[in-house]
Amino acid sequence: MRELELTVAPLSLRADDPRPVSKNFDPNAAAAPDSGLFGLSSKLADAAVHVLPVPFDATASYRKGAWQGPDAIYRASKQVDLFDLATGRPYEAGIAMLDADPRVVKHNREASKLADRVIAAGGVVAGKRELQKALARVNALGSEVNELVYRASKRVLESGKLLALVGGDHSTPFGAIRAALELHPKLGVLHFDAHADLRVAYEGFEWSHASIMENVTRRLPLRKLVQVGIRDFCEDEHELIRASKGRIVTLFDRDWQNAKLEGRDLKQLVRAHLAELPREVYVSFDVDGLDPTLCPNTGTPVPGGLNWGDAMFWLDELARAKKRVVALDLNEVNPGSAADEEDSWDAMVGARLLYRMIATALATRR
Ligand SMILES: [Mn+2]
Repeated sequence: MRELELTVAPLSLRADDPRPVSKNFDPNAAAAPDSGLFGLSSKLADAAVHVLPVPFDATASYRKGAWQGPDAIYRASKQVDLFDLATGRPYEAGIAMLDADPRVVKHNREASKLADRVIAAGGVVAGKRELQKALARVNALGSEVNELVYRASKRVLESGKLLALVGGDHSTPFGAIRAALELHPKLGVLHFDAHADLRVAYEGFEWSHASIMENVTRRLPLRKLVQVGIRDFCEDEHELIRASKGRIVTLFDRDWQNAKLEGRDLKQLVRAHLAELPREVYVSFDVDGLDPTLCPNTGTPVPGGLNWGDAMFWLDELARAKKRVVALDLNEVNPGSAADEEDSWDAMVGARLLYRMIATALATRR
């Protein structure tokens, strides 16, 4: 613990989030200008939920911008209504956002520049010394980010709080999943995504957003990965799922859409899929698991996916499933060209999804 304190930047309150939960706080009013995430004034020490921003998207292969996700979600979060029909008053537990680690910001800048050159060459670096060096450096910076996220996540989890990581691209939660697994070795991962994310070092990047679950299942002792929304994957990934003998259980989007069109019992389908998970659950939500009309600027959008009602249905069933969510992440929210304004549709959806994920997780911990 002492060593962590020495190596991890202090997790201070955001400058614009200065006040404790006040008895005068009105959850029905508009967010005060000096309020924090979701218009709350929760102090980190009192908040049951710590939101960890990881503004890193160096290996984004198609459209960059997810590194701006945490800030955009923070701004849009002030528009989220706090009362929740399904779970009541999740805000009462206190939700506070940590500061982004300045080292992550710095690493993102350096790695993105180098990665762009590798991506421009299609990831083919053989015989090209400069590109090989660039690739090695991107991989090293990715490892460092993983380590920073791991240490920050472990601190939050060890204090008994709910960890909610906000990316960044989908490479960002590796350290969080590692920390959660160390403290809860039996946990399973519930993974919403358009992509299977089981590619081996996509474009040569060891820590690619497209490889997160390959890294998790190969490097970590995870027993169960349960996937939802999957509709973009290569044959190798499909084979990896098949050969996993039930360690990876995937509900392909095709089967979900067909079940809807055929009028099958969706509640039964959702419950059976969630029943594959052990009691303790880590939820990893790539926003592109949703229909792209809900995340038009995300890095690698794919037609199809869960509509808003579908996603809420899954979360409501998760809340009822007698599970315990120990940590969660939301990633790949890209505000697009609206990054500097307050009206990013992607961020509005992201902020609402984050709130509903947190509400669901808190409901499983009561
Ligand atoms: Mn993903």
